[in-house]
Amino acid sequence: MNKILVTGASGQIGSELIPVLREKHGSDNVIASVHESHLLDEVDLTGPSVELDVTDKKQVEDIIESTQPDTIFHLASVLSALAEQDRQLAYKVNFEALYTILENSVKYGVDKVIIPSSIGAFGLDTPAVAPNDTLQRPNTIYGISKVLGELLGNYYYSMTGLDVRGVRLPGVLSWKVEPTAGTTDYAVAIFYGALISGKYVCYLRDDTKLPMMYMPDAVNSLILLSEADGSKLQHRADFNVAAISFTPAELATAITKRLPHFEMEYAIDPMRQAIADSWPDELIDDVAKTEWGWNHKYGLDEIVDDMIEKLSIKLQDKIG
Ligand code: AKB
Repeated sequence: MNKILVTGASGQIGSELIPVLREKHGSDNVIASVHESHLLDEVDLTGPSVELDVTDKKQVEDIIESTQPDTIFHLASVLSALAEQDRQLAYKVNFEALYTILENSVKYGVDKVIIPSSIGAFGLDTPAVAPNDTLQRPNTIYGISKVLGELLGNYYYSMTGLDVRGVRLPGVLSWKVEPTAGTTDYAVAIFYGALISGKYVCYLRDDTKLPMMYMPDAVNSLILLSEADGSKLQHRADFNVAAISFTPAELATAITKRLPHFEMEYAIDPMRQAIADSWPDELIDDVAKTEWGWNHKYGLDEIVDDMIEKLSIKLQDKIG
C-alpha cells in the first residue's frame, strides 16, 4: 500500500490532488501537509493532515522520518509574481526547501518524489512553440528555481536512485482555491469578475498567448506520471504537458458568449507582462505522450462551461 505525503496541500493544486489521491489509495494513506493550521480549511479533512513549514529543515526531517512515505508530491512553491516581489522567500521555499526534501527523501528511503515544474522554466531564448528539449534560460527567480528542480531531479535519480519525476505545467484554471501569486492567475480571476460584477480589469495585454490547462487534466498528469512504468522513461523531471493556449481577449470572448454583459478592461502590470512575455505561447508534449501515454481532455469550451457552472454555485451569495 502506498503512503503518500503532499506538501503545499492547501494550495490551488494540492487541494484538488489530495481528494483524488485519497480516493485511489485510501484516506489514511495520504498525509496532507500545510504551512499554517488555518489553511487546513482548504484541505480535504477526510484523512491525516499536519502543519509543516517546508523551510524548517528539522520539521521536514521529522515528518518524513515519522510518516515514512513511499511517495512525496512536493507542491509547496512560491509562484512567479510573488517570487519576483519576495526573492528571499522564493529562495527559501523554492531552492532550499527543495534540497531539504530531496536529501531527506534519500536519507529515509522514499521511493519517488513528484515535483511540478512549469512553463516558467522557459525563457526569452525558448521558441514560441516550445519542444520538450530546447533552450530554457529563464530570466525570473521562479523560472530559475523550476529549472533547478528539473536538473536536481534528474541528478538525484542518476546519482542516488531516488525516482524524481515532474511535468512542466501550463497556467492552471480551477474553481476551488483561487491562485493569487502567479502570472497566469488572470485566467481564473476573470471568472470571479464576470460572475460577481460583470467586469474584469486584466493585468496582461489582450494578445498575450499562454499555454493553459484545466485542473482535472493537471491532477491527472501528476498522477499518471507518478504511476508510469519507470523503465519506459527517458526523461524524468522535465516533461512538457499541454492542453490549450489562449489570449486574454480570446478567453473574454468565450465568457461573453455565455455571459453577454461581461466587459473586460486592461490595466497592464509591467512586471507580470514581462514574465508572461518571457514564456512560450505553446508547449509541444509529444515526449510525455510517447513515454507515459499523456493526453489532455478539456478544451476551451468545456473549461469555460464548467468554470461558470461550478463558480456560480460557489459564489451564489455574492452574485447579484
Ligand atoms: C504562475 O503563473 O506563476 C504559475 C505557473 C505558470 O507556473 N501559474
